[in-house]
Amino acid sequence: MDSVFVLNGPNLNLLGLREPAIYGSDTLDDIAGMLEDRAHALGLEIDMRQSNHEGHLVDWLHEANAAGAKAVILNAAGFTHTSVALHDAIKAISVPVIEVHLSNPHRRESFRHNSFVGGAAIGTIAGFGAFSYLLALDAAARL
Ligand code: CA2
Repeated sequence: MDSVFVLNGPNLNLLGLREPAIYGSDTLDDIAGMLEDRAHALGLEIDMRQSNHEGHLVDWLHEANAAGAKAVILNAAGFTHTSVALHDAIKAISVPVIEVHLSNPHRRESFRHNSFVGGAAIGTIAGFGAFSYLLALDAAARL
């Protein structure tokens, strides 16, 4: 069965517990549950992970490539706006990476307007809360 890695960056372990006005009230486990259900319907399996450490995300991108994953859905959170290493890792692998955000960074502070991930990803889905992840999974299924 084709697999899709769903990688989540720093502070997203706090999802649903803090700042619900910006990020919604779903926890990362809630989102994983929704993705599992949708993946089942699409005939995919998902591997959902979260880390507060940039190097873990780089290693997992390499792992997704080595495993022959169909796609990676990546919410790099704050590293989106800072990480040349993530940009380089996405460029270095052949698995397509879909950038995802809960909020729409372009409606927020100017320091969120640049994305090092978006410059390497196949596409970006942002601003739809937890639904952004489901839209990304549907896009992954159609790649
Ligand atoms: O909207 C998104 O998904 C973001 O990737 C979230 C990042 C932010 O730096 C990006 O600009 C946009 C922040 C994730 C922090 O997650 C929290 C969750 C709950 C409480 C506090 C932070």
